[in-house]
Amino acid sequence: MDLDAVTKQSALHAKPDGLTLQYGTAGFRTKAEHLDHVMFRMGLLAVLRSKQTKSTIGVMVTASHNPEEDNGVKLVDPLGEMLAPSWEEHATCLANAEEQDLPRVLVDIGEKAAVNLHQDAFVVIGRDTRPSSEKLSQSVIDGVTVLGGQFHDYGLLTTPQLHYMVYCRNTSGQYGKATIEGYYQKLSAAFVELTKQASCSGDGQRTLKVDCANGIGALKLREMKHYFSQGLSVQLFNDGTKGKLNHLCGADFVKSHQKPPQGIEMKSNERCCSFDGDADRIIYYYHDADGQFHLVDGDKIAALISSFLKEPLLEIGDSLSLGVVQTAYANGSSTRYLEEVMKVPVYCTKTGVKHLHHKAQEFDIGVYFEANGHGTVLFSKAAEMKIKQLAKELEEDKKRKAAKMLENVIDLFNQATGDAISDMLVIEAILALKGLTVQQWDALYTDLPNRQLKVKVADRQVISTTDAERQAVKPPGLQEAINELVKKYRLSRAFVRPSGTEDIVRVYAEADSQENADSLAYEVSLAVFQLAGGIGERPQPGF
Ligand code: NG1
Ligand code: ZN
Repeated sequence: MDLDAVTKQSALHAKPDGLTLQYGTAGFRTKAEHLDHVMFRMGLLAVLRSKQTKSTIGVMVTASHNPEEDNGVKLVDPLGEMLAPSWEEHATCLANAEEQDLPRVLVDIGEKAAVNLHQDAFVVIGRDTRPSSEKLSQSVIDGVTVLGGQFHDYGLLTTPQLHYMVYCRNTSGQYGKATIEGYYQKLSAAFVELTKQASCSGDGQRTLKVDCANGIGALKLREMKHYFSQGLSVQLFNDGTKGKLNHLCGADFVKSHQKPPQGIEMKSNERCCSFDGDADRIIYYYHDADGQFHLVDGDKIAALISSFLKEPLLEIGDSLSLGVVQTAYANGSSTRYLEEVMKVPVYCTKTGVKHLHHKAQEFDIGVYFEANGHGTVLFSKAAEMKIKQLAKELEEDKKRKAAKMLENVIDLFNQATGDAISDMLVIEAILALKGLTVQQWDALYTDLPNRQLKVKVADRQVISTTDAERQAVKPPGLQEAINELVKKYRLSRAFVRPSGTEDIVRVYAEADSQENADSLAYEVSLAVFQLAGGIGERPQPGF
């Protein structure tokens, strides 16, 4: 390592004094103006990680659903996964090192992680459409270059597309071609194949309205839609030509406000969906004939997909294990439906897709979705091989068809990470194959009314949790207070946890009516405010 060169370059990306950040559930995220040094240093770190794993590493510049003024960065590990936990710690140390300590910290990481510095390094970079992203990704490149790493800058990409590129490159193109056309071709070919079998499903050309959150999803979907135009026509809204990124639109807005985004015309019973700012989340919704808004969230996506998968799996007669992974935010009705009606095992992990992804890898077929619409379906290598073999070998027509269908499903799901575009195509294919309307899908089960709130506290780390974040162990008395409040309502549940992406505590409550869910959420917020060092205005009732 040429540490003199690092020191010189780093001075051009100097860290503001006293600023400390943490590599959280989604990498580093904060106001864009505080991130230049972090980007440079993540370029350095990506080179070390690439040398250590002897693989291509990804760096994505995005702050997903956060406001346009924010930005963020995360590293993508060799098989498209989130960065390994020990490297998250290295990332935090490196980002927070004062200028003069930077060379020492860098050498330290190299030693601790046993990095062979003579190994070549290759880094791929992608960014979202934020005004700050271009310059920040240049800072990443500066970091990569000063350590002698090679790189390819993909420019504008959705987050899942960057994961896909990393995965393709580290599997020598076996997963697909590491180009944007490669991505479009792989997914749309699988979609077209899959929907071919839906010949009898009614309304011919299907139409879907997509709210793109004024983000990267609009650009990419516009490029891609010609590839699958025969099976599905998508109409883009909030495509970034006028509105501000994630402002009053996008999946996070729709999910947390439980109302439609601005800038989309919804007729009754029309199927609509929203992406988030980097197109890794998707949420569906519609207005019924009485004008009432219905949200069809990540839990219902998981329910649709698992009930769809059960049939062909049964047909091929091979005992592949199927499991669903959720977080504490999953609606209680969805968990009950999956366990009691669908009879599939359901597991709960901590928030953050890396936890879900990890758990899902324990099954032959692991369906994982966060309620907010972030998720995918993972097929183990063994399951994939088995299915591909059956698709070739099975004699009986019906069985072979089922195996072929599963084969297309494997190709259509982004195996590297949750992907709004890929999930959208899977969902549209399933609805077409099953001849289902969005209302029929929604009717699989009825969500329990719920409410999510945020509370500001001086230090959110005073709250610690256990049992996949469903129980608070600190501060003392908080869990007892929550238990007492929950007892007041029917079908109720509540939990609190410090956010990993914002400086707040999140409160979640559900109950038998919206009014009760709202009251419970408010009362729990107040308990957090009082027992966990609330700051600013006390929580108020009403929304
Ligand atoms: P935090 O801020 O830790 O709650 C949020 C989402 C996560 C995940 C991350 C990363 C909720 C309640 N939380 O995390 O599910 O998507 O952002 O983007 O939706
Ligand atoms: Zn996102």
